[in-house]
Amino acid sequence: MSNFELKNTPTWQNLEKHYIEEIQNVHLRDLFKDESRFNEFSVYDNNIGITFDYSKNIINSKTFKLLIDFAKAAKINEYTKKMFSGEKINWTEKRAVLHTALRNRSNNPIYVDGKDVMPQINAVLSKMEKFTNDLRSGKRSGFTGKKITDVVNIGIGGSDLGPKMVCEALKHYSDTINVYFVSNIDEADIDETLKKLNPETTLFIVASKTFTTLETVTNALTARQWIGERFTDNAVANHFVALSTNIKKVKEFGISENNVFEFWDFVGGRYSLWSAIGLSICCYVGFEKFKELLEGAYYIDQHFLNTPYEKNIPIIMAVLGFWYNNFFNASTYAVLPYSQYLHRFTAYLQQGDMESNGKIINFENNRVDYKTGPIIWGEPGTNGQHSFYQLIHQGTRFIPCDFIGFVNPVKKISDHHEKLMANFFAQTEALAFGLTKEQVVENLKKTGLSQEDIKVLTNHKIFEGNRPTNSILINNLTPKTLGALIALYEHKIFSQGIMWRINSFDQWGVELGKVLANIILSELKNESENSHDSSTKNLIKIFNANKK
Ligand code: G6Q
Repeated sequence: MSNFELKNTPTWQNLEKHYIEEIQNVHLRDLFKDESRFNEFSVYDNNIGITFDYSKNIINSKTFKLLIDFAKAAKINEYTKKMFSGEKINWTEKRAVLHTALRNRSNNPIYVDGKDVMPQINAVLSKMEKFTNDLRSGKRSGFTGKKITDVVNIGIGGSDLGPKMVCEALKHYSDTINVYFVSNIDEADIDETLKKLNPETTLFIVASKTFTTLETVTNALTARQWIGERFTDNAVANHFVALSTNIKKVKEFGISENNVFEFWDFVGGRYSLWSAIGLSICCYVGFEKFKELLEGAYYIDQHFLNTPYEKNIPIIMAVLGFWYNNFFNASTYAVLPYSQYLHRFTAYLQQGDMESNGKIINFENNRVDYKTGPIIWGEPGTNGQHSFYQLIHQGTRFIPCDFIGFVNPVKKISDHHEKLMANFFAQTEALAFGLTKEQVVENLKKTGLSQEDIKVLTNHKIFEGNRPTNSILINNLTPKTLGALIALYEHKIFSQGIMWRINSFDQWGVELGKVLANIILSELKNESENSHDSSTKNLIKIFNANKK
């Protein structure tokens, strides 16, 4: 099939016709006249305690059926099996995609190139467990014998965002060790971190799949110098470990093999928090909690693999996102966690989603003629409510949102949590149903305003509503439910990649900037004449002329 026309397939055509003829003028107010709507469009998973309510979406039973037909025609399930069984579905890099193997709690063999990968995964997990226990108990100490109290993860992108998000989310479970994350090559990042630390009690985790990333290697060298200046180079063994697939480069850096936690090229950077890249999480909350995180993800893996499309949460999330992206012309998608602990969740997801599905070339190596991955953005509620929600409610753009909330707070303090969640429920209701002209006028009359003032204000106070949302309501924020939540989004992203017929697992778009930066770096250092466009050339000239 060299010229696959996705938009001409019957399942796409059916959706388009249905959208134009039956949906584009429908309002959620009308759809909710059907009292059974919540039951029809929600999934509750009792084992993990997650309610996924998608009833506040602009769909009816027919839409849902047509969306599921589309997903079936895309053969999501077939590709899912390929992914889980180690087939090289990342075809541009000729790699298997096996973050699911990292949390394969069944331990059933998974083969890549004829070799079962589970023994090596289990061996690294055991090594992580021992290291974590020794570090947290003080058995493994710093160069001068003092207990390690602070761990600094040096990494960027996939080697930073996942562990950082999880550590923030599980902060409540932390005890004897503090974690810090240094990612930016801007010296301010490492400098401000080191200022707070004592070299005797600090461990650096250098997290880099390739161990060639400029930012990470530069920060790691600065950290090594910081340790070397205070002790001798022999202290490196006590104060540095590495997480990498590139053992050779790690050794060249001066970290010995027994201080390396390995992972493999079948683990994509943005899917790597389940691998050795999760070591900072283990140090922070203990290995048992890390295992619970893996268990939560494994639970969703099984749900994704074995649940019919109609009740499969990641697939439903995927088709709804697709519905808005490709038929309602939505360019962005907001993810709004009502939990301070999840304050890095959307930033994490920005990479997970946008680096995976920000692609333009399809399975047949042709340019697509439809939109693929949306812009993902958001902040924790209620902070967002006091800033950008205005635009979601009353702006001219159409922005579907996911609301993520918890039934119970991690720690109850007076009525904070009820107040937080009252906002959660109020927002999705307001977005769906808005306020009609009649309601606005009636409300204004009650305030005793003059006819004239009511006339001026009325239009400004109307909320059109019909803004779709999903509500993901989880009973408790635990390592297990967090693992499940992350896996739900991972599989949503995967399913959408299949529906759009793109490779969600490469990232060639990140490469060009890296190459150009290296060329320019040499020019900045040599102050040599450069041969760029007139803008870049002059900016570099000004930089070189003014630097001290
Ligand atoms: C993720 C990307 C990217 C990567 C970083 C860090 O999927 O590939 O964000 O994680 O560029 O790479 P290293 O781990 O190799 O340093």
